[in-house]
Amino acid sequence: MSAGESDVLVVTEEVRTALTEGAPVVALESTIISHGMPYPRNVEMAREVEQIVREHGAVPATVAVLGGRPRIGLSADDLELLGSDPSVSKVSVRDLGVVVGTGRHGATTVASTMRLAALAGIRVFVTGGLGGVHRGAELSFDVSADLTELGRTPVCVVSAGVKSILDIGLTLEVLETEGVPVVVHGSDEFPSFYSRGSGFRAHHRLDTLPEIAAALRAHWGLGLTSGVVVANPIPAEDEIPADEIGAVIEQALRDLDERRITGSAATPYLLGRIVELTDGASLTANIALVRDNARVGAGLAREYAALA
Ligand code: PSU
Ligand code: MN
Repeated sequence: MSAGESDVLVVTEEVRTALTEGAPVVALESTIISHGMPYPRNVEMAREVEQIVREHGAVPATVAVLGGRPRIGLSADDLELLGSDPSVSKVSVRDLGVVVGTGRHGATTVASTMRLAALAGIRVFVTGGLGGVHRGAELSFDVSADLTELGRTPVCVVSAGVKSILDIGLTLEVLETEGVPVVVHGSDEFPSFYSRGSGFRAHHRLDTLPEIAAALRAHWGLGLTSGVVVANPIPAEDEIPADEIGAVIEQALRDLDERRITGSAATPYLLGRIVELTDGASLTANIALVRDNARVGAGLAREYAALA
């Protein structure tokens, strides 16, 4: 379905025009704003990432549900509301109908942003990190809906990989089961968000954006309906060494267990706790990697638009 065909979506004029013309558009999520970073850095990051997408020749489309309306493309005031209003809930795919039906505000995760982006006809989506299989999932069954959504929705998600708050190996296994290609941009190792490496090899390494765009085109051209993961390692100058961040993550996971926080509250708690335990160093790294993903995602959207 292309822009304008879905009467449930509110698409800005700018995004609608770009989609109609086949110009590059990059979707951005909003849980990272509302539940992934503290105010006011979250709002600054959101504005800056939109700016980077523009500077690299694509139209940014930040996605959220505001007053029950799924929105594709937001204003500066919308970003401020998402970053500061405590009534904004975290909305995964399961929550979309309830939040829309009851007219509430919601910040969309990777999973629900993918779904709304696909409805609007957007193929490239930039974020920081993917959800995945939580450690201890054999008991908790906590596997992010981001993974099942990647299995069923044809959107390419550019991220810095998967944090080691999750079980990276099991996350890669589930992506394989779901038929989701995992492409690492310019590295032999799958990245772990704060660090360029993870100990897991890149299943596919592609070094240039035209090659990645050609892979996307071929994947969907074959009639495959799944998403694609493009993992872009954090720039070397911004990375936090794995052993340093590893100890912090272990502490944050112990604190999570002690407080018995589970379900959709787990990831936001861990992200906030890691920022506290690193005195903000993790936040600086997080913002740096999102910025780089925005640069890469915009370039990829341009290459893909040139092929399509
Ligand atoms: N990882 C991050 N920052 C984030 C998230 C994950 O480094 O903000 C958010 C994304 O919106 C992702 C969601 O889709 O958390 C996954 O949550 P859960 O584990 O509850 O599925
Ligand atoms: Mn979960």
